[in-house]
Amino acid sequence: MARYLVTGGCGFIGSHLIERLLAAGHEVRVLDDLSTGKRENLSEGVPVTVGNVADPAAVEAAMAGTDGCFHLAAVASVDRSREAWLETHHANLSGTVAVLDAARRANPRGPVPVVYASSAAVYGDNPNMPLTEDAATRPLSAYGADKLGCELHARVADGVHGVPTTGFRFFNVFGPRQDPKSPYSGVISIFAGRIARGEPITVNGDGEQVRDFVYVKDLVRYLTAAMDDAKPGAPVFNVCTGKPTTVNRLAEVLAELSGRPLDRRFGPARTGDIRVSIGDPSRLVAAFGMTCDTSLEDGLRDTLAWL
Ligand code: NAD
Ligand code: UD2
Repeated sequence: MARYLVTGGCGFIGSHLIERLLAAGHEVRVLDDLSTGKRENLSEGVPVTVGNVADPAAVEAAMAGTDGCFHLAAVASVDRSREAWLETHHANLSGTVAVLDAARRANPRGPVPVVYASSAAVYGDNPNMPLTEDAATRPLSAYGADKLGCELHARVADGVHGVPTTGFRFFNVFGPRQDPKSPYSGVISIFAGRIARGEPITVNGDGEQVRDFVYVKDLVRYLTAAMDDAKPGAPVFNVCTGKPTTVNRLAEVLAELSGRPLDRRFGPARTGDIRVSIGDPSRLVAAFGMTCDTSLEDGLRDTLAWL
């Protein structure tokens, strides 16, 4: 049994991670500013400190006496990072430095490991699909630039300060509890919510853009495995399936599974939208011995059932 801090624990991915940690008998506490997360995402009794991850005193206090930190707090929207550049930079990069810095002193036994969320957005417009971790990083957004910055600081944490870190470049994550009402949410939750309510969906551009969709319950297994066996050298891993799905195909499958007619409208392409994003999961599978094996259809059924 260990004691962990989960930053951003009231959010979509964080809440699934916490479910897994509690099931394994661990003690969990959360630091979250509730900007997009909700307490209702967590079972009762999980202590939540409402605070900003870019506030060093708040992070220091939340991490004191823990055995490790899962750092998921961030403004997770590429669009939002364009609208509020400096504000999202504070949360997404300064917040990560605050976490890594606090990890140096969190436990009298020595620095504690940090497992953190990076993103496929670090690859930006790199056209070499599928993307391996060694592919050139060419972020197109402030969000992607800050996530790359997190990885660079994680290397400093490991090499200079002895804080073991593992970074995960999440591709497009989906599943229950991804807010269907937020305009900043992922395409699956937006489409699923609208189709289930009988409302039209808007496809940005021609809908032939491609994504690699990862089911959230597959993803959180890697986070806990990395915490259990922290490796030196600040490794980063793609979390992806390697399987392509177009936005059009996604809409069709969702309509089919929910038994509703598809009312699809086409709007302008999103500024800076990445055309194709497919990851190569080889390094992930070799290191952890497991694949993201939930099929898109099964994951979508689970998501629709939650709505
Ligand atoms: P989410 O918005 O549901 O979760 C983020 C959580 O962080 C929320 O609970 C929010 O309230 C909290 N938060 C935001 N800013 C904060 C701040 N300054 N201080 C404290 N708490 C703050 O999003 P998510 O999809 O669960 O994302 C979790 C992590 O995964 C993020 O780091 C995100 O960038 C990353 N990620 C997500 C995806 C995806 O497809 N969902 C893809 C790549 C990376
Ligand atoms: C996702 C992550 C982001 C980042 C990135 C990595 C979310 C919310 N964002 O951004 O955090 O890690 O991946 O590359 O998961 N679309 C529509 N209609 C809609 C909504 C979206 O057509 O109503 C399109 C959108 O233009 C894009 C695709 O669907 O082509 C996926 O959009 P998204 O916002 O779910 O995710 P993405 O890939 O921009």
